[in-house]
Amino acid sequence: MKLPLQFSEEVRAACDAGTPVVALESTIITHGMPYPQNVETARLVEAEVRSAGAVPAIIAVMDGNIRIGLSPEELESLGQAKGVMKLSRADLAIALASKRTGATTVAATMICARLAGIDVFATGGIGGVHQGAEQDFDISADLRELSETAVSVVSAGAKAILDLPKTLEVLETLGVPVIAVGQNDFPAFWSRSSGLAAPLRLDDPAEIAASHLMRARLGLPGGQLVANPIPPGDEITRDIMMPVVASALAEAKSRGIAAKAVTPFLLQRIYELTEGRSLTANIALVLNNARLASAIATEIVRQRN
Ligand code: PSU
Repeated sequence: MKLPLQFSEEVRAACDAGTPVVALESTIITHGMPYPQNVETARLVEAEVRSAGAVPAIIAVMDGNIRIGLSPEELESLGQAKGVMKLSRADLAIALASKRTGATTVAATMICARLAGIDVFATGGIGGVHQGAEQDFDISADLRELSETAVSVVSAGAKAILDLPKTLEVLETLGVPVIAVGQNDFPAFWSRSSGLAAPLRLDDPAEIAASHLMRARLGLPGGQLVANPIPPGDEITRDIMMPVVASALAEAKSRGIAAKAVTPFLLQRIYELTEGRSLTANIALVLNNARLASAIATEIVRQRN
């Protein structure tokens, strides 16, 4: 049986020509940002990747096919669609086999990028260990995916709604390299610093590319988490964010929000509580990650040849 993998013409041509490609996820579009800013951001991110000399590939599942690269019309309709499935590792095969449409999380996007031969993926922030996980065991499948699938993921750390010390511990247990860029601290999505040191630091995209390729040579199965802090002018500092996050978390708890609904609920609530500032910061950090991912993808192509 053939793999249900469909490339857009642009991405197919880039892969054939050896042009660097950067994968982008679709859950950030359907569950992470409101319409129309979600579609506008996706377009800006695609433009950022192109202007850096790489080709963007938004990944989603549509009518039972893994799509690698969407047309502007498909992006628009995904951005407006309601009740889209949020697909992680556990859901991907079922969505494909039953010819569904769904948005891919970091975990599912990594799986699809790997199948498509794409090494680098840019997102906002990965999922991680949720606060209170010692009781409810809510740990994102993104973490295990990073230990299993050989894709370098560029993110602004992990979302500050999470338990960041536990998230770093789990990544360490799983053997995932967590590489801060340009600073020693692990970034906290909207804020440049989490107050926690990142285990590793590399400031040059060429070094990040070299370690990506070295992992393959060593036969190590997983990827790298590249933790790129939000630019200084765009950050919302931790002292401002922490009370907002605490109040959104309390509300999620009292309303009994659980499992896959937690992250989208918190992002929406924080957007309201910050009167839109969290979204402006989220857009800035995704664009910043797209730039770095393009530079890493370009270096991987150069060093491989
Ligand atoms: N980055 C963002 N916004 C998002 C996400 C990432 O700026 O909404 C999504 C990713 O798809 C990630 C998901 O996989 O949030 C984490 O969801 P969960 O905590 O349910 O695993």
